[in-house]
Amino acid sequence: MFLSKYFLPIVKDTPKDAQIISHRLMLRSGMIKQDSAGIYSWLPLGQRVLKKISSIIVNEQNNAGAHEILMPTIQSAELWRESGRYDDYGLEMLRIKDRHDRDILYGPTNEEMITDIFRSHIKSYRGLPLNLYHIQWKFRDEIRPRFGVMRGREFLMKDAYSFDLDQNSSFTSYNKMFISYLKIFKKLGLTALPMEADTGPIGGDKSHEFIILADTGESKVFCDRKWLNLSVDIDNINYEKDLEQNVSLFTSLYAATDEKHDPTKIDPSNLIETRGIEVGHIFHFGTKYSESMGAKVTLPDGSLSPVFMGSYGIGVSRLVGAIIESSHDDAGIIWPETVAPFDLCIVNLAVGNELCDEMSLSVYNFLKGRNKEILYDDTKESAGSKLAKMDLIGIPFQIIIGPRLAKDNKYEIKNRSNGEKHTVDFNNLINLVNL
Ligand code: 5CA
Repeated sequence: MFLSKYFLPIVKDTPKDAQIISHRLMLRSGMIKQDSAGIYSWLPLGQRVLKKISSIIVNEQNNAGAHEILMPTIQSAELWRESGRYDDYGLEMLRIKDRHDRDILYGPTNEEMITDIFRSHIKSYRGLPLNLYHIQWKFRDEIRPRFGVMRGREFLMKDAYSFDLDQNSSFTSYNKMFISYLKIFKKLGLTALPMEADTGPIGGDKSHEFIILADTGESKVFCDRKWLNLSVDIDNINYEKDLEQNVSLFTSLYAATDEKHDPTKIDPSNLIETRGIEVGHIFHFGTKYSESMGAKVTLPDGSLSPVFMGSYGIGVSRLVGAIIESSHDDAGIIWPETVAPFDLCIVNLAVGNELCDEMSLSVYNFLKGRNKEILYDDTKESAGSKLAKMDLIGIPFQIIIGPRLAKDNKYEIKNRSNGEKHTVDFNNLINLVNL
């Protein structure tokens, strides 16, 4: 991508009403534009990150045996009346009337709709277990939308729903999602602690929030100091073989949200009290929706039984803010390589200088041929402003080309995360950028 042809509306001044660093950096780097309270447009740089995060989630949910679908944002009130939640959900639900005066709503979550899909198609125990998920925009008319995409009104969520024959197999499905979440957050460069949590309007008897420790987090949390040194080879946990032992390893270490904190369960000398950002939340609610909405299957003996369910959410758009909260410095964002909007950038400090232009283009074309996503700064701005811009938008590697080094056929390469700079020739350059 040539920067001169790209839409990267950098904002020079620090936005006044943005209270936390991730919100300020997202506005300054032209990732999002606020349209109204808690509602944002995603501009090219932001949209790239959102897509990268989504695709990591899709991959790992598929590995865990879930199937991707896509449900609509608009739902009929009828389904919610069946479960009894139409009235219970309160002011957070955006209620709309269509031209026939029918009640519809912008979905805040999809338990009812998925239960309807299930009961329309699955009639026998042979169709179980099943896990379906989608990544779709949700709307919750939050009383206090704030911190940018962290607490929006319209936000992107991944929500998965599991269906099982009995409580035991339903807990296995829950555990698969538990492990899948640990794998996903690790791939996103985050350490998320699973914590016992309240179930709120979703309901049910068992629930964990996945929380990233951060001073700017909205939730007060408590955990055992041992979490800080816990080392588990999460990538290699096998969904079929190692489920139980790993889930118990994580759930045996104390971690709880404010509502669930019980000081008698932890030795005070090991207790850490801190703040965190909730990036995921999983629920086991058994037959709450299947009973009320008649999602039943026939058993081998011909009798009918309501299915056991769980639901599993990840705040996809919130994650963009959460990743920035946990990975930035004074100069700007530091993207983990897995979610960076571009893999590399090329900063040509002397556009118009024949040698610099030629070297920039040839390295650009070479890397493109290797399927790397590259942002090439071919604009005529000052060197200082170009370098500051690349630090701000946080691309993992900067290849800097200027007249002095170009004479010797050399490049400078900077690693954004540790700030290390090396002067290299072409071959070394290729090694340093992990090709
Ligand atoms: N149906 C269940 C699970 S699929 C559910 O809705 N769970 S939830 O309410 O906990 O939301 C799931 C995740 O969405 C949360 O963990 C959080 O990361 C994200 N989320 C919730 N509300 C907002 C919001 N207002 N803005 C941004 N992200 C949000």
